Amino acid sequence: MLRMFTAGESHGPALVCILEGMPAGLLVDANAIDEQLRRRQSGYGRGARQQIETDRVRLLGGVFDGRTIGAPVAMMVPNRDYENWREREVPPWTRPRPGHADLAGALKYGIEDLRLVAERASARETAARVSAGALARQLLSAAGIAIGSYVESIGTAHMPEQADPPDRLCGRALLSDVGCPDEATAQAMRAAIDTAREAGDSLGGTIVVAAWGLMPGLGTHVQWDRRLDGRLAQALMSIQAIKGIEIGPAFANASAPGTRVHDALYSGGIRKTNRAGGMEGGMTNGEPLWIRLAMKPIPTTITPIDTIDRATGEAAATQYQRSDVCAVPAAAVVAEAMAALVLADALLERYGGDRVEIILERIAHDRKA
Ligand code: EPS
Repeated sequence: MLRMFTAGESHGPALVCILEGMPAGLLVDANAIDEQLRRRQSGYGRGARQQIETDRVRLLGGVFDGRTIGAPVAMMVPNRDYENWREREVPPWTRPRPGHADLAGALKYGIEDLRLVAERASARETAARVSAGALARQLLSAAGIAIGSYVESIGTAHMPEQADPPDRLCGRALLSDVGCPDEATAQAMRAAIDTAREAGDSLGGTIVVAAWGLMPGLGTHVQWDRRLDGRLAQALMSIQAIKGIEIGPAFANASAPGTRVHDALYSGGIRKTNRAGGMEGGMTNGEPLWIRLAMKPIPTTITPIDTIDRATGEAAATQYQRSDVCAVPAAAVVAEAMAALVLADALLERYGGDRVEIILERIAHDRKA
């Protein structure tokens, strides 16, 4: 129902995005899109590029008088750094960074200058995703569904488990420059980032994305490619540097017996636990959705890593290009955007996709039933 495409390179004129399938009549808050873009740019551990950019969306189509008209929504986020690079003579990059798209992309497309791969592989592209996700989030919000996230770990700084509901945890995370709801852990995360910066290194971490206010039955068990867990996994794993995912405490559940894993049901359909993470049979079950993501450390490091120089075929060390030390807090915002797109897609699939007021009526009817 909802399809999103992005185009653009990190140092090209702009990132662009088309969101196809948004229903007509949704009130579009462009400032709220910019607020998500601002969140994505902020966070302790970001590099110098973020001082150059001030991301703001330009709505180019699909919105009239502040409302969607059912047509594809076209959005653009200009790259301010474009002006600094377009006249610059840059020698070709020939030393692939291990862990980056550089080498595989060059082999695949027959490219000699690795920059041509890196420019599109760059996580700068996620500014476009966040613009689209912000719009999906506005549709979900009209339907009473909210999405948030928090950073659970950076390097070895890991927050203790907290039993708070998702809105509380994600709300506290909004106030933290590392996106962590636990201030003692947030301090350890900042210290870990400082240590990595001094060592010329980079850090990954884990992110929790949550959604609440969900009705049961988004997604379906009837066909493999319509199962919502699989759709979420695909969208979230497509975020640059995300390498692992679990729904609920899936890896812990794998080592416990079934009678201690499955959430017992009580009168009125009440569950007292949510070890399924809000997902049963590839569908939402009405409980909050919990998704945990693992992000690898960024492959661009000041301290060189062994590689080859493709120009000479000789052993070489990676050359440093400007980068973030840690982008886990930014990736959490991107993860919210991708989850919002998948959930909005599933919502439109369930309730029909032409007009917001009809969708909302159907949801209200369903929620009363
Ligand atoms: C990135 C490298 C850095 C990051 C960039 C992702 O960019 P630059 O090479 O211009 O310094 O800042 O992320 C962003 C620009 C962004 O807005 O998120 C990379 O190699 O992936």
